[in-house]
Amino acid sequence: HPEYQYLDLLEQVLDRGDQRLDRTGVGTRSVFGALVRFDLSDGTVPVLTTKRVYWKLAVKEMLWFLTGGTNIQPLLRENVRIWTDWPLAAYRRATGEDISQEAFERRIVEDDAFAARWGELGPVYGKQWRRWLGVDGAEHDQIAALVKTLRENPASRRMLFHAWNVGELAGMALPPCHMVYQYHVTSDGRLNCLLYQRSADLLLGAPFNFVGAAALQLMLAQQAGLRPGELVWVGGDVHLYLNHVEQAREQLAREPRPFPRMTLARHARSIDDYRIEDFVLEDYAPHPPIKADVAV
Ligand code: DHF
Ligand code: TMP
Repeated sequence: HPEYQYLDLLEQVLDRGDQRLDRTGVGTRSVFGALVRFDLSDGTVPVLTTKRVYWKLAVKEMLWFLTGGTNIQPLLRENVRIWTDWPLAAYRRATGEDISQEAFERRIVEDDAFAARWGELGPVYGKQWRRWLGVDGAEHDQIAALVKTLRENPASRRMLFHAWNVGELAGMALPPCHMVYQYHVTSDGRLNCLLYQRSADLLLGAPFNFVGAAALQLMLAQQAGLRPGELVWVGGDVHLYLNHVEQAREQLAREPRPFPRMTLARHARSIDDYRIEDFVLEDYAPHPPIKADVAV
């Protein structure tokens, strides 16, 4: 079962990872350099089954990246709360106010001026993907360019987009983790993706990143008249937070079940035309959820 690639990596990080203090102060065990590959050509997608993964949150996050947005307000309006912690921490630091997460989120949703001031993550993924500011003074839409090349020159070795914009890193709430996506089209019309992720929270972040990348691969394949092929995921610093050790052990004790199948319910007019309702997941019968706190 392909999920054992993930579980084996988790076990390796747990058993042999280098233990050190990280930026968040939580501490991690970490290995450097890992590769897993998932075959999407049979219709399945890597939504882990050894715990319930909230795949719609991950797809909604990907759709939000594609809009070019960098403010959490539209995410919260879709009930996606995975990005709240960073603006919330900045707000608490700046104001000293002991506001609850719920109150902060409500204010972001209801008050546009507040959202504009406190809901911004800076020039993160969406900005770089859709409006990378070049030295030529022009904004570059890397996604539109990618779709065009996939259609017109699929043998190209230059089909990628990048979020690590060095000159803008300082303004970002977090520098990009999933930072380069490269594509490859086989002679029989399969679209492969290689995602390079410089830093991976193996228990919480990576399962979302697999889903986001797979959903994007389905969309791009549809837009270019291709079929999905392989998703290759490469991790740089692959780590387990020390407050996730019990959860990792619990997950490692479970047996994977078949991966679910994901399809698109309709043919969207463009890469900007997808909605969450377009994503259909079938035969997903995971083990129960495993709760864990995210390190901020
Ligand atoms: N920081 C850290 N330390 N780890 C991350 O994975 C991470 N991911 C970010 C931003 N910063 C990060 C963006 N993606 C969750 C999943 C993905 C994500 C952020 C958070 C998360 O907490 N998932 C939980 C609960 C989801 C929910 O119900 O809201 C999960 O159980 O999957
Ligand atoms: P870092 O910037 O110090 O590497 O911290 C970022 C943390 O967030 C790190 O634990 C990796 C994790 N992360 C993911 O695993 N996936 C993601 O999509 C994001 C945004 C972060």
